[in-house]
Amino acid sequence: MNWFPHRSAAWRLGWAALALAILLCAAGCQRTSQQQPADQAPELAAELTVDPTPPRVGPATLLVRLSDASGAPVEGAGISLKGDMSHAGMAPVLAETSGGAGGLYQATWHWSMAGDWFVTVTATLADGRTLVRRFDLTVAGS
Ligand SMILES: [Cu+2]
Repeated sequence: MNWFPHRSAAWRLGWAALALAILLCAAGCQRTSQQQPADQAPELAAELTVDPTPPRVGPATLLVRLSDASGAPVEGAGISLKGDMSHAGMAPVLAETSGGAGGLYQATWHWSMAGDWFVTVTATLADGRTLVRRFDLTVAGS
């Protein structure tokens, strides 16, 4: 089928590329606009430490420290990490943490691109509640 019989092949290709770009953007925007569960543990503190720091493209270790209002470590949580970039159309970076002793949880990570990122920390606590925090950071080129 020829939708544009009077137009050049390049013109049609241009429109096809535009349509593809819109599709990809829509997919990316949908992904990033997905509803995060609400933070059910606002009294707890979550800290994110990134090694190397300042972050740069390549392998990294992410460390999450959970503590309660008195500063005591929160152990026994299951924590997943999701890294999104501020622009649409990119698959998120995902990781599960291990550890938890002393309230310290770590994950192996990979920064896939330089630019502005936000990392969403979602922790399922031992008491069944969900803690959600977001951290913004900028990753430098390698
Ligand atoms: Cu990107």
